[in-house]
Amino acid sequence: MKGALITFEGIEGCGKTTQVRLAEELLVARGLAVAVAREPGGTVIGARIRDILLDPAHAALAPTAELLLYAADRAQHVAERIRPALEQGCIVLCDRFFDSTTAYQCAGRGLDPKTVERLNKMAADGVRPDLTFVLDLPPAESIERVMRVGRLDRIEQEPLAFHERVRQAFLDIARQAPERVTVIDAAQSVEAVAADIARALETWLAKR
Ligand code: Z5A
Repeated sequence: MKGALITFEGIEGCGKTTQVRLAEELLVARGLAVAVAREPGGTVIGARIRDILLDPAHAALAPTAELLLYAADRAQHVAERIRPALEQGCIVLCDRFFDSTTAYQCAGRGLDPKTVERLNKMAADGVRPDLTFVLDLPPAESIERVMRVGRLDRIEQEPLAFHERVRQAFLDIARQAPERVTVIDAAQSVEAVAADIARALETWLAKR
């Protein structure tokens, strides 16, 4: 069976990391080969790019430089980890992929959609998610969750209106690609979110 890429998207603190772990457990229990990945920072080189991107001291980072760094991180990630795992037949569960660039750098930063789309294509190099979960949560709740865990990074420090634009962008992406993207209510309990994702995964697996 060929590999597949499943991405988890949404604003910060919406529960992606938690749900990637639970989805991994479910798929492994079904005997499937699974690889877990994340962006930014899914490779050694990417980890250095991630440090630049999220350091609160880098308030001067220009939006275009930010976009190029996310693209560089993804190009490395696809070449080094995602494509090889797909070629080995793994189901790759990736915490964020190019929908995050569309949401944060287009809707959040206001960069030109055509430029962002071109870079998304270049960085992903033909790799596209087969299935995407958007974990939808009001920004006020997401920031509260993130603050409970630790201090806010450079992007988390953006005002609520920024995060609201990003949230709406994820919902727009889901409306434009309903065959690929499933929106999950992330304000539910961890178990209820996991049950919604498990149902969607079972439906998707049955069609493969
Ligand atoms: N970014 C970008 O701008 N452009 C791009 O192209 C890409 C990314 C790829 C990466 O941050 C930043 O880069 C991100 C977008 C930007 N910026 N922001 N802001 P990151 O990798 O450090 O973190 P994150 O992806 O934004 O999210 P996170 O903080 O790792 O959170 P999460 O993975 O979505 O959630 P979690 O860790 O599973 O849960 C967070 C907390 O909530 C934790 O204490 C959980 O126990 C709790 N939690 C989880 N689920 C629930 C439920 N259902 N109820 C209550 N509490 C819960």
